Amino acid sequence: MSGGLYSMEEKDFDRTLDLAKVKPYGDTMNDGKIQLSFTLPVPIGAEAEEAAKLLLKEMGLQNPMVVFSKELTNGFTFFNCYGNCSHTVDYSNIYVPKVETTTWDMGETDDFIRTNIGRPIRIIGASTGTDAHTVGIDAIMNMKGFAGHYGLERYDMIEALNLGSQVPNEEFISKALDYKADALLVSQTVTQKDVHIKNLTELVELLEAEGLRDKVILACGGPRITHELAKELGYDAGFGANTFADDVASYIAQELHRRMEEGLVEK
Ligand code: B12
Repeated sequence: MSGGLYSMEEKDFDRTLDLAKVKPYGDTMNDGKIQLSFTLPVPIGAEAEEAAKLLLKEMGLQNPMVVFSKELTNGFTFFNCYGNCSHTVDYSNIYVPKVETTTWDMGETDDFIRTNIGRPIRIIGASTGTDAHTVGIDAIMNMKGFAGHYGLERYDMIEALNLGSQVPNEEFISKALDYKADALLVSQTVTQKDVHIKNLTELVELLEAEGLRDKVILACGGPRITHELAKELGYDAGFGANTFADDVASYIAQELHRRMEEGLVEK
């Protein structure tokens, strides 16, 4: 056994769990059971089911089963399938880069800013480029927030400006300058054909070209954004699904304070 996730009592519940060789669980430990669904561009029928099963075998699934199939339209068949995964992963050796700051609630963050920064932090945000999705950035910024967590507009010590969606990068930068923003928040939801990568990269390049990149905290977020991807693209931080304003506000407050203490930005 490895890893520190479970108490001894819980480990005893099933002695065959090995966190260095984890595989999917369905009914009993290590049975490898997986359900997956996909569409093949072939007409519904016995040959289509056989094709789906062959594909499952290619994916390393034993006992492949098609439990549901439906013609989507002429020449296309949708499948629900089961199989037993033969692969394992070493969970005990996984490292995922994440934003490392401590998440506080709104009151704690406000207190920290009041005491340590001494003025409101100015944050501007938008869903940029062609992206029309506003719900994510609204969840973070709008007063009412999301799932019981108030948004940045509600904080006493944060001034927040939400520009909405489809904001071109040039306009975003110019509004950020007018607003004297300490932090820029970018939301990207559509990832088809990696449009988010191109758009996020363009923003970094424009900021660099104008000598502004190091002067602001730059963070992005969205359902398919990770901290790792954000760092790769030149952002300070990236936030994925189930992020709340608490996470973002705490991060920005602590990061701005760090930069001020290290003389990287003016107080
Ligand atoms: C609502 C919706 C729409 C609405 C958007 C309305 C609006 N005002 O936002 C409308 C109908 C306009 C729409 C349009 C389109 N949509 Co749409 N849409 C959705 C849907 C159903 C929900 C998205 C949503 O609101 N989620 C709820 C929010 C709260 O979650 P979130 O965005 O993940 O945000 C959280 C985190 O990610 C994070 N976060 C997000 N942004 C940020 C930013 C920062 C700085 C931080 C810190 C955190 C953060 O915090 C949030 C709270 O936890 C999804 C499917 C789904 N169920 O997810 C498809 C979906 C996103 N849409 C999709 C597509 C393809 C489109 C269209 C391209 C369709 C089309 N062909 O026209 C167009 C987009 C046009 C365009 N130019 O952008 C795809 C995207 C696929 C992909 N991988 O690219 C999805 C996944 C549907 C699908 N399964 O195909 N859509």
